[in-house]
Amino acid sequence: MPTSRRLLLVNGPNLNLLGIREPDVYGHETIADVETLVERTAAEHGFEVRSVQSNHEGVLIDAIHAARGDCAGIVINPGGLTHTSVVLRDALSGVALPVAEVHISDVMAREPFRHHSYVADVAVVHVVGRGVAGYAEATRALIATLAG
Ligand code: CA2
Repeated sequence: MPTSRRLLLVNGPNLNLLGIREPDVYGHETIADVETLVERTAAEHGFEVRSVQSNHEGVLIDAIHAARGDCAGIVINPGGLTHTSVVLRDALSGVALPVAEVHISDVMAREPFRHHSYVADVAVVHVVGRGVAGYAEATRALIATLAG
């Protein structure tokens, strides 16, 4: 069993627009809905959640560093940083916590520049193209790896 019963939920740039813009791609649920979903899912397994959404890479890095020694794992949708950020990947790798990578849309069915993820090989769980419900799936799968 992990020592901490807390997860960090990280949502990257522009995900504050969920439910407001591009519902055909990202659905109608808001970032607040996503955070509530992950909190409820984690609570079913006795975990609490600290949530951060930011449009600033450094804020995300600081939150990931703060999770070291304080959280048991990280659920992350890095947004567009998925495809660009060695820095974010290094932060995840540096804290050495288990990571679940989530994408609302099916990135492999979209533009070629979305096909590569800098985060993928530092994550132990990958959930792609399942809509917002994918966050619950990723949370459950991450907790299963912690318990196992
Ligand atoms: O499918 C996903 O979850 C993505 O991580 C979302 C990113 C995109 O760059 C990735 O390729 C796939 C974009 C996040 C922006 O979210 C918005 C939500 C509503 C309206 C506009 C942007």
